[in-house]
Amino acid sequence: MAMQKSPWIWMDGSFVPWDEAKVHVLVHGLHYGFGVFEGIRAYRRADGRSAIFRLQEHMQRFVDSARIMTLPMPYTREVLEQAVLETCAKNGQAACYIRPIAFCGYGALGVGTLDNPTNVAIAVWPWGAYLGDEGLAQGVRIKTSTFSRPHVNSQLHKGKVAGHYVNSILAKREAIADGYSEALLLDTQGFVSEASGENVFAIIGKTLYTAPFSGPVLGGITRDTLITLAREDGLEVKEMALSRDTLYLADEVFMCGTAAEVTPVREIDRRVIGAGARGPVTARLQARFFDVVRGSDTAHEKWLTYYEPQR
Ligand code: PPE
Repeated sequence: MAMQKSPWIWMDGSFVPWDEAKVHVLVHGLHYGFGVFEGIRAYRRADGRSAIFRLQEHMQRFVDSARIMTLPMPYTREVLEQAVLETCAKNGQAACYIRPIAFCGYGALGVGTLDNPTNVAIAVWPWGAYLGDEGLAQGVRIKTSTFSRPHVNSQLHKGKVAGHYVNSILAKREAIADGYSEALLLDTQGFVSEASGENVFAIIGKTLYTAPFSGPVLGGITRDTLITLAREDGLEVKEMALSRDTLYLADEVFMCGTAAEVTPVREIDRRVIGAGARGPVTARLQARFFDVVRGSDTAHEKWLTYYEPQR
């Protein structure tokens, strides 16, 4: 299903109508995937106000992604944060998904090109549950991919880099073709890394496990949020190498990301996880997550940046 258009897209410092936000077919970033992006959500809260969730952290990762890729970033984090807020407000979005992208622009082609300008754009549109409303409530079925997450010396996983997503797309398309909702990627040693667009967690007893930050995983902001909420819930959190059968035997497994939010996993590779439904700890963490991002829980007010949608 196509995206629902919103009126304006921020492009290189000014607003252009959605249908006119175009680039030349020979931009460098299109050919080689040399660009970085973010995925952020704004929610309408229980009090009716709109707030962007963890805007500063997302925009810090955006400029950090560019920095580790040596992609020149023409704007400061502060300017970009302001641009995101204005894009949400000007488009009258009470809740939306936000997609900032910076990519190597038009000039020369060739992988050694150094002088092309960087283009930056920010678009917003409504995006519902990434893995479906039923997935959020009942859990989804996933499969271990035949594709590995590249070695940490092959890709810079701490960056959210456009070209890296070809690996995710291979895994995801395979999973969908095989009748699953999502792909679980192992690293080149065979340990669990992450899903195509989410970090992965296992719950065993009173401990929450996830792959270490130092491995080939994105440092998910939702991952960090869930680690914080889990500790507040009294769970112990351990970052460690996990084998796929550790997940098979876990009490509960869930995935999280900005788009996917907190999605329970009920089956992996035809093995039923736990009771084959959203588990009790996942349910509690998921409820708390939604209460923090869009409910009335203000214990993490510093994660919220409010704005007023224009009408
Ligand atoms: N790992 C990967 C590979 C990933 O793409 C995401 C987000 C995460 C982990 C979770 O990160 P965070 O959103 O900071 O908690 N994936 C984004 C893109 C999804 C898409 O299909 O596009 C997202 O969730 O916005």
